[in-house]
Amino acid sequence: MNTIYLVGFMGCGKTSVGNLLSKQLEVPPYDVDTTVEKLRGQTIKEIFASEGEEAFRNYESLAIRQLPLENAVVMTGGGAVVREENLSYMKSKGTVIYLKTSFPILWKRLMKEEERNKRPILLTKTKEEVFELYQMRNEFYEKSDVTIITDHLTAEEICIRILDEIK
Ligand code: SKM
Repeated sequence: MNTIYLVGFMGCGKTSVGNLLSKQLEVPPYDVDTTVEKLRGQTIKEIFASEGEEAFRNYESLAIRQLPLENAVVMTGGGAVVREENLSYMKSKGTVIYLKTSFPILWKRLMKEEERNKRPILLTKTKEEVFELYQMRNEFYEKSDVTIITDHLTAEEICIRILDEIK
């Protein structure tokens, strides 16, 4: 099977869905943020603080290209598709699935302290600014091969829909 790439805004459930899906498909999960952290020996927060967002985006693009093209589930970072070349790369190599979650649900999840700390973008933006980012990114996410509306679905139910789409 070609690699499945999960995309979507922070908090949409890429990690939990990706981990579950990889178990069901019996293939390894790869998290792009974690791959960047391993590559650089720094946390995302440290990379943002020391080198800034552009440098992080370069590492992120590199990490996406280092991951397997077959028999894998890849969870991308929330901003990975903003570079159009990343989206077209993933679409050319595998199946890109957008986990679409409405903003109020995302915001509620993202306001938890541990989430804010993991995601430096949230520390510098107001709710209105994050909503603008969400709307802007939605245009990119919508270019995915498949969109799953995840509101009110469990990770298990989302996986069932994904498996149905890719069979
Ligand atoms: O990739 C990380 C990083 O914190 C940036 C980000 C974003 O821009 O939405 C999401 C996270 O997954």
